[in-house]
Amino acid sequence: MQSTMTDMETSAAKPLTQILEQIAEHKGCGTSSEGGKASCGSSDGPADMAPEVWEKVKNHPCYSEEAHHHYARMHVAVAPACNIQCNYCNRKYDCANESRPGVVSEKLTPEQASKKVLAVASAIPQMTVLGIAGPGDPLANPAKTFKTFELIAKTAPDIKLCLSTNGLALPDHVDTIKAFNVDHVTITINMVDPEIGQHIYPWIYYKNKRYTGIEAARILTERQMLGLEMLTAAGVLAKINSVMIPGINDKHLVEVNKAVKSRGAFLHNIMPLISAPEHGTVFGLNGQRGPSAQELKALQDACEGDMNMMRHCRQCRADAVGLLGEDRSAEFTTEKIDEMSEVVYDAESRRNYQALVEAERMEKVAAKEAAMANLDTTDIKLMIAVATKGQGRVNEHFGHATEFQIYEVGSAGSKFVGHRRVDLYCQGGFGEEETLPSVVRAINDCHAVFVAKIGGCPRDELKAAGIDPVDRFAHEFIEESAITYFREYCAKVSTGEIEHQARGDADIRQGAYIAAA
Ligand code: CLF
Ligand code: SF4
Repeated sequence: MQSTMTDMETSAAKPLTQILEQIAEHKGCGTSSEGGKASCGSSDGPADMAPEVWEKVKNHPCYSEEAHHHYARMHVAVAPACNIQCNYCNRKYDCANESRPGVVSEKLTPEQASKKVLAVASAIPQMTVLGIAGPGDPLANPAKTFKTFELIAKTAPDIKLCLSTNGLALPDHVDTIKAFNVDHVTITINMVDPEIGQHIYPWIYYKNKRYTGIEAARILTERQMLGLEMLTAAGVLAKINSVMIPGINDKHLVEVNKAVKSRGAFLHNIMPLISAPEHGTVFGLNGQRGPSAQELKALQDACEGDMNMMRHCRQCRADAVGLLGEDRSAEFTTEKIDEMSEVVYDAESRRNYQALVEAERMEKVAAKEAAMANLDTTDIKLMIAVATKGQGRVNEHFGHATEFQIYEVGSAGSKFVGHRRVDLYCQGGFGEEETLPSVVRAINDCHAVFVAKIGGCPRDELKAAGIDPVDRFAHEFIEESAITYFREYCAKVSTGEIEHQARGDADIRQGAYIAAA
């Protein structure tokens, strides 16, 4: 690939090398206490990063894993057009860069979007970020995108602005992005090798011309790298999204990780390909599979050197509203917003509410630190699935969970490593027996599942599968509970009461903890 450094250094106010040195010094948001190894922004606090970086990420649910338990984001679908074609996208559906394929979004004008933001901000005071992520590419629709930002900056200046782009048009807009105080930009980068890119992108539309094949991929990757370098030089936090496509770019994403890290990317989010024939995408129709949860985790682990890896992405819709993992968009349809006469933006109520959120967050961090005290060193690692509605607590019933959050716990502490979507087990007060095996399979690699409540039938099924159903931490903080459980587990292993078994493979887990306990 051609270097874009020269272009960059002539256009930037500050030499790029100097900016990169500063980033290396602070390692973005995520130097953890684990021997300087970076994590996914996770529980890092103000002591772990430069104050100006902490200000930008502390309540951004995507840039901080810790914040995602407490703060919400919303997307407004003001950007319908796109300037490239990805083989995992069908234009009928929301942009797969930042959304799962689903029903077509309501398209909004900037004015409608602005009113919707105020309505959501009033109803959900912990909504701190407004993102534009499609359904096409925000920078292929620059007038609508920046008009929306302008309106929101005037009426709700405390809301952080965020956008997600395929990067083709990014170098043309970095100055405007900076001028609008957009502090967070996501670029979807799936390759840095046009040979690989040609299998992902059939065409791009650039400078009034359509390009295909290797040439299209070459232009795209050069523009993406240049855009990333320019964002870094401008002091805008850049997150990289990559779609993991087994057999096409899965191994190559390690190279992508190195390329974006060296250009100052703040966070790397490797997401699984979503491809189903009914979505009508090229990959879906060709039978291209997505990765398993284990394959995804192995790649994320391989890339987690000094780079912050995001593992809590929910591949949101382009009109998503709420905490990551919940969807409240149906409460804020255009019809409902239009019926509202005037939306009053109460900044003070929002501030007061967020102060309460911060107090609880600090309580949670202190509880985790206390639980960590005097933890013995051991090689044992446990995987724990958690049913939660948010606030970092074990506060969801097993049967009501539509996803489980997965934590890895060891003597270095607990770490969020992903989530597993499941079908709802409890249907109108009754357990859906046919659903239960798929729920159990989804958390098959876990030693235990923490829930607020659980019925007899799923409890028995989980035990039979070697997963310990635990409801004694109901409404407690997740990480404090996970560390407590880990400590007790290790104590039982050391006295010989139980024998520890690693659970990478579901077949070896039968009864390891349950039977002996
Ligand atoms: Fe939206 Fe994206 Fe901004 Fe977040 S989402 S534009 S950075 S505010 Fe977040 Fe959703 Fe994953 Fe995107 S969980 S798909 S990473
Ligand atoms: Fe679809 Fe987004 Fe790719 Fe455009 S950039 S083709 S909207 S996934």
